[in-house]
Amino acid sequence: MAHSQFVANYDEAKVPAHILPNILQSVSGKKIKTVNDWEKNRPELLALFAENMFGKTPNLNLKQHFELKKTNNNALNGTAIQKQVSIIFDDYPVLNPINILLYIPKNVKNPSVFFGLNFEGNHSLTTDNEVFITKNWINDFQRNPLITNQNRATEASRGTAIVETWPFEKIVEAGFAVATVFHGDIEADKPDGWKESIRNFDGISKEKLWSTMGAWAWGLSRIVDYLETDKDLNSSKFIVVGHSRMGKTAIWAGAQDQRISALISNESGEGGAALTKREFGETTERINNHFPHWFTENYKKFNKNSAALPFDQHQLLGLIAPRPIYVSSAEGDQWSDPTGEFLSLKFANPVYQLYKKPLLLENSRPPVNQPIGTYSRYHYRTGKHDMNSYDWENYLKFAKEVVK
Ligand code: GTR
Repeated sequence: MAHSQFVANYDEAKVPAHILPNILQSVSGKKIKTVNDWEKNRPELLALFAENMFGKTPNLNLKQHFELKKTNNNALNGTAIQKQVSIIFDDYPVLNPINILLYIPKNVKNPSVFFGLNFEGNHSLTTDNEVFITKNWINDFQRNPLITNQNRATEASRGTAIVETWPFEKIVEAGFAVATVFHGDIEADKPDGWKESIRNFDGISKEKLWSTMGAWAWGLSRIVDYLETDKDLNSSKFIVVGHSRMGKTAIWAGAQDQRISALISNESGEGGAALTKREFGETTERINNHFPHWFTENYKKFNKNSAALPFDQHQLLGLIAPRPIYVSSAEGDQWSDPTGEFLSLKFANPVYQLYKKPLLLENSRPPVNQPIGTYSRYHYRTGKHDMNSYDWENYLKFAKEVVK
């Protein structure tokens, strides 16, 4: 039965009946009873998501080196070391470097690091004049149209995205490092973005084989490559955090790259934490029509038929196990289907149970502003689609309590 509609459904009573794949059944149809069974199934499940949704990430093993472009030993009122590091791809000098903005608290040895992609450039997150302005193509979704010029950031855009999305001071104050990269360093968020991204330079696969989300997730793994080498972060934990489209990306990166120690999905919605077959809010058809480059071509086959998808997003979250996981939703963001995000986490829990990790005990979405869970955590806060100080307060608490 074709469930998908182009028009979003916001009525719980109109969510059509749907059957979710059993997370404890392997891709080849066997019952999963042990950690070993699950781990044997891991590559097959990843391949299923690659084939039908994100595209296959080629194993590139590119030659790369890291260039420390700038250091400030007295950043954030003397509390942090700030580094700007570029990841340079030696085999493909035409490829844009990935430019990391990193803050490390001075008073903590081997701090864990929150890392993730940002929407509007590293320079948009601070008023610090020393932070480089991205030269790469940028979406014009800024609040003030004058701050980009033909899709390039201008000096006027410095500090314009300091909402509460990446509160460097707060994170450092809590004893964590934080690293962020402009997603457009990896691939521009537009249908022909692949032409200037890794997807056009890898020599193996063309744009159709993987996707923008795939490329962004690949970029997150390159950031981990660097973080692993930074002596100030020796034996640190790497907590990937992503909001919305960057949340979808973070989940795919976390599922594939087990060096990532924990995942925070902030309102990642359709194609992220939310269950796809649960037809509430954004639909597969809508996301594929609006963002034809985000997922692989194959994913469009499910535009009017999410019921035919051979998986659902709880299985993607299951691939994060046994690592700590936080999923959050917002009341003002029904588009992302908060209940679907909660249920997806809940239905990923049997995998955590195999690993004997603490489970999410609640069976239904909690009221607003009441985080639940420990190791698998969830909150539904008041307010709009954003990553704000309430979210960060809870993420910092989570990291302190379970990401050790
Ligand atoms: C919306 C899209 C969502 C979400 C969001 C965002 O337009 O429909 O899936 O990704 O953008 O990234 O802010």
